[in-house]
Amino acid sequence: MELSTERRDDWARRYRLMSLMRRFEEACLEGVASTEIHGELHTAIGQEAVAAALAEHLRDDDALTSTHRHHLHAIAKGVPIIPLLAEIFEKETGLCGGYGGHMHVFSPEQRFSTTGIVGASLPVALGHAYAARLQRRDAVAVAVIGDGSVNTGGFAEAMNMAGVLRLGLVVVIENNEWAISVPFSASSATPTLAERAPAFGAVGERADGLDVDEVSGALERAFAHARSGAGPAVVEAMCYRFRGHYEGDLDLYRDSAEKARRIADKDPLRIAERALSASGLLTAQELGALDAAAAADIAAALAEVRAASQPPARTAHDHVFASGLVPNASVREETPA
Ligand SMILES: Cc1ncc(C[n+]2csc(CCOP(=O)(O)OP(=O)(O)O)c2C)c(N)n1
Ligand SMILES: [Mg+2]
Repeated sequence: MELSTERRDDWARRYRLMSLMRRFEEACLEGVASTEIHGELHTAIGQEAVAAALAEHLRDDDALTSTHRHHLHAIAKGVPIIPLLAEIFEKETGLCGGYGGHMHVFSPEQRFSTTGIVGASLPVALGHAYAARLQRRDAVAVAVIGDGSVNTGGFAEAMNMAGVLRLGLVVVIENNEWAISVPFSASSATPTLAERAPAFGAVGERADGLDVDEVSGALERAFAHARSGAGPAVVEAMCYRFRGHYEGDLDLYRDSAEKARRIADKDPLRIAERALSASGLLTAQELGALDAAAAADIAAALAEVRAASQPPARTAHDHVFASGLVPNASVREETPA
């Protein structure tokens, strides 16, 4: 990674954001270990550079749709950290009142949404891109998806319509080499996913998703293309899933020695740290202070979230049916508080 010395403050902000993202995911791991978080939890540890780079190009009026592995994309889109963490911890102070939990996070104010249905976020992003066109806005819609999602029908349908209408759709593929237990090498007929873009009238490029500077450069070109009205753009960011597919996945399908080696060599935070120290742009001490500040922010957020309450059990059916349409009202009345 070649670093320009003029960008010291940008790099400090960038490194702090990557640290904050790592600490955020670690706070979620704590919630799983303590059983405060129920159900599946997917972290993006090891994929921070892609999300931190995205934060540099997203505007408030852009929309972003994400998947089951979405925490860092929410942070990149400007979703406030405390209500985000509170939703993951199923608290009533959460973005969705604690009813959605980790897998169902929405923030209309930041034009951010998720879905646990693989591939389903693409047509939603397409809708945002089409709305921007109809409203004559130059906002773009970003769909961040995994390598596995590219093989769903949603990808082909959304890309084709965006290509035909030249809509401002940016598809960011986090190719972490695995879709649960299926390796990328076993699921793609093309050596890269970026090369599928021209089939839909889109531009596409592959970037090292562990190198925040490289992926930011690729995203800059993709956003400029999509915002100009030239049509969709694809960025395939190569990264690596550090943990099991979800917390609780024994991950027996991956060779543990190979995994340990990849994690040791290719941690995006350590890659940035090494480059920053070697260039003299930020000293080890300054990097430590930035990380400590990020850790303190997350510790404070976690304490606040832990102190909040879960929504009362008697409201479990709220927001499930349109009002007046609860089919079995007696169930609701009998549910203990
Ligand atoms: C339509 C659909 N099929 C299958 C699943 C089960 N599923 C959840 S995540 C996943 C793999 C996704 O892999 P990828 O797109 O590479 O994302 P990653 O988990 O690597 O971030 C699958 C098959 C699902 N949620 N939805
Ligand atoms: Mg994957």
